Amino acid sequence: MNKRDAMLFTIVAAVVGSTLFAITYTQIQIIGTTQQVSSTVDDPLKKIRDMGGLVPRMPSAFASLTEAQARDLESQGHKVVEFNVSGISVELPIMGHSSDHPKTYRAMTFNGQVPGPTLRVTQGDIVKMTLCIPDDEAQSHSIDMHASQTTALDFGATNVNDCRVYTYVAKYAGVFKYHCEGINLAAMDQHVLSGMYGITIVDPVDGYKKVMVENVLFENGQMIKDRTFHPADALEFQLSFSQLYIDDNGNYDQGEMFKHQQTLHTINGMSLGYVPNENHNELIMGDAKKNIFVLQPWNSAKLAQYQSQLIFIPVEEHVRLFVENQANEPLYFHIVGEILDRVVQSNHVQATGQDTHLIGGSQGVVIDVIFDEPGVYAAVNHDYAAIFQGATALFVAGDPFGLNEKLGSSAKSYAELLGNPSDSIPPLGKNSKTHPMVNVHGLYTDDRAAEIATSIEDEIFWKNSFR
Ligand SMILES: [Cu+2]
Repeated sequence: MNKRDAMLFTIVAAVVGSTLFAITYTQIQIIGTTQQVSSTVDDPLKKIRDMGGLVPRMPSAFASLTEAQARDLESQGHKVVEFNVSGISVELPIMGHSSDHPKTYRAMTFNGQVPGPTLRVTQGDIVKMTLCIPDDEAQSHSIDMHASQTTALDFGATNVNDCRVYTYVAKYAGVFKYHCEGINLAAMDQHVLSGMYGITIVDPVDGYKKVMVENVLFENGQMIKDRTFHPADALEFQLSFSQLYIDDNGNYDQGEMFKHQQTLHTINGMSLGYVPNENHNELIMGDAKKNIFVLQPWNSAKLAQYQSQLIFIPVEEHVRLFVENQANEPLYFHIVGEILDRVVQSNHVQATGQDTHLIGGSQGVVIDVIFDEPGVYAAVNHDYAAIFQGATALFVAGDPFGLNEKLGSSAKSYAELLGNPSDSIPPLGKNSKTHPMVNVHGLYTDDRAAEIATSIEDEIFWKNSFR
């Protein structure tokens, strides 16, 4: 190539190159336009401008509401649910050396019960929370509801002989802890771990989803893949796991809490509260004093609402568990002999076909399980210390002891004979099945137990009827 040709080549190359570049550039622009890159950049800015800047203008954009805003929404047909609780200190039993003479501890409670009353609402409901501290209570309390989104100033101390109100929209579906925050955080650990905790169940606005169970089965000697659907309606139970840190005199022991050395593990306030009692002994063994289960320290009928109870369920029925880890230690939730068919958090599926689900402190989950075979199944915190320190609850599925036939009953399950423990049953929601019988049971003061007995009077089956 001579000098002239070389120059010409350079010019041609430059023109071609710039043309190519131009074409490429144009193509980029075309591709960009096709993908609407520019418009997606513009849209949020436009939205923010339309909203009037970064300060939302509509009251409904807030989870937290003033009382006037709540009244406005109520007048527009939205549901307001009142949640009224009292902060009170009481003496409540713990598992003692003798089941006839239980030891007690200095409990702090909402409404004289551990856990506190369960609030059940539907996504979009407006919750009006009122905490009052009676004039005979020795100290201030507070309430932090995890279902809310509101300033932490709402969770500040409420003085004796005073009330605090805050109002919010329950925007997210799921299981949410609520708890005392002590006196502006002072002694929060003592107040919560002495019993000031409970749950809010926020049902999804469209209801719960049906459960799909996928596994394998054998048919005519052949293994086949199986897929079974269970309707959203379910028999429901709530299980709040916690720990007690107490000294020999029943006082809170903060030193042991800091060392994570719990005295006992509890489910719904009770250590080994869901194991057989004297009535079950008598029905199954023919002798009230002959224990069926290895751990039955808490089974005397004399203990009234504190007597242990079993949880009864039919087989092949959708069971929905609202499980909350209220305390300090991890909860390795497992049901001995069962697989958790579905684990849901905030209306999103976290797991299916899982044996054990890890639930951290102050986390809640909805667990769907279908018990396939008649039998006894233990729901536990699969931490070996926790199992033996009280975090064990027995479910009896179907009629594994053949009791219905023995008693000449047409009942389908023990639940229709003995009733399920009231403290494990949440208030009913849209997809709840009703329990055939309910028994008063739980870590309640006598006054509170009497109130609960009255509220379920029509359903109640007194536990001593077999004696
Ligand atoms: Cu408190």
